[in-house]
Amino acid sequence: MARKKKSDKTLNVPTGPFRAGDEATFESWPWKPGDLGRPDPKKCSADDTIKHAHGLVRVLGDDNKASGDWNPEINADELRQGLEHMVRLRIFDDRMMKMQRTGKLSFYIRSFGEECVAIAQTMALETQDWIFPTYRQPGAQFVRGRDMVSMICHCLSNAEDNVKGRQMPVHYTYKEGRFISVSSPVGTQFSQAVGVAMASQYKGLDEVTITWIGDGATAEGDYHYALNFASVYNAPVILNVVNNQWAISTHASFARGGDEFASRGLPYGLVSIRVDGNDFLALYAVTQWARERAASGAGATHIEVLTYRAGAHSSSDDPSRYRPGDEYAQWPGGDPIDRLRDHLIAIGEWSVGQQTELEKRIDAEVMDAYKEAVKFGDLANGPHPEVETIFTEVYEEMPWHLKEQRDEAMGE
Ligand SMILES: Cc1ncc(C[n+]2csc(CCOP(=O)(O)OP(=O)(O)O)c2C)c(N)n1
Ligand SMILES: [Mg+2]
Repeated sequence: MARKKKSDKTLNVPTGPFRAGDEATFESWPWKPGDLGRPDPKKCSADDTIKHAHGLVRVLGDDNKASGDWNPEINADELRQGLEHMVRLRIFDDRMMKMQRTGKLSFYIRSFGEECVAIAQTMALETQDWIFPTYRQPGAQFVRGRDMVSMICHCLSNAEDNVKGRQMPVHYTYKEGRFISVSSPVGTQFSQAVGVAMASQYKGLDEVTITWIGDGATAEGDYHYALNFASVYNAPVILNVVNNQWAISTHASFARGGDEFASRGLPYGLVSIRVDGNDFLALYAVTQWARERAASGAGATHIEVLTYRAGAHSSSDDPSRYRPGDEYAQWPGGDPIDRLRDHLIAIGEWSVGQQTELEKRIDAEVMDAYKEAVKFGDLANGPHPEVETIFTEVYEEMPWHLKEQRDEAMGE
């Protein structure tokens, strides 16, 4: 028997601001550089950051000039280096995506539109600091000096893949750069990062941990456990929520009960800041501030990095099915590479010609790296890592049932 409807109550199901076929019309942001002060990172409390959590820290203005209390001390050489890493990541991604489309890679994820996030933030850290990324922060590896050939070998799962085919492409591990393995189940890195930060504090070490989580994954418990532990133990950790508006085809509004993602840190007693994630200088400044705070023993910082996922979620996704094609062009935050390039040009430290040269040089660098990497094997023909490596390097003492499976797999 069908149950009778008792009332006209309806379940609230959020939706994105625009869907496929709509015209995207974002209003321009009311926040300008200089609107928000820069509190003392060592003395600041969660209450001192209420405005920062509901507002937006910006440094680069519409005139491409830098201003306000958050304008960081960073010289033109470092800015050019940041620009170069972002261009490297974008060209690398574009080339790898083409490889995926022509069957040379099984899967790929780009950082398109978000290149600034991992690059500016990692540049603001010290080399001993721990990185707990998602698949959308591979750029941190460029900052930490990872060889591109080794990254491509991983994506190809060839004989030189440093994770021996155990991970999907783009789920990098880079031990030498303190870049922890990307986790396929989203969100797990957030609470693990807090644990490592607690250990650093307990051991009295001068090291800080940084981690990122996507807007969608904040709907999971891992995010909330992390915030609670970070606050309770005053852990030296920088907790970033990358709000890129989308979690595959699900809009950020599904994951965010309440106001901004940033302000969710306040009830946990965490200093919380929202920052323009496409503004290299603002992101660098806020991260440097959070590092100083963590290193001094003052505790964690919760940051919402406001950005936009310009491309598809992954090579398995088609965003034209669920959002307007022009949404990125309308995004008030613009493009992170264009903005840093235009800033450097505005202060007389760069030119259009130099940008063209840079892009040409990096494209050749990526293609050379690809040719080098396939010498160690390609996807179709291998050689791939030995079958036995499925069973190694996980257990100190291999359990009996895995030994049995290994023997069966090896035909013994
Ligand atoms: C625990 C878990 N649930 C679901 C998935 C499938 N999945 C992979 S990425 C993704 C969306 C994540 O979106 P968001 O956290 O916003 O990160 P973004 O991709 O936007 O960077 C989902 C649902 C997964 N990998 N792990
Ligand atoms: Mg997202």
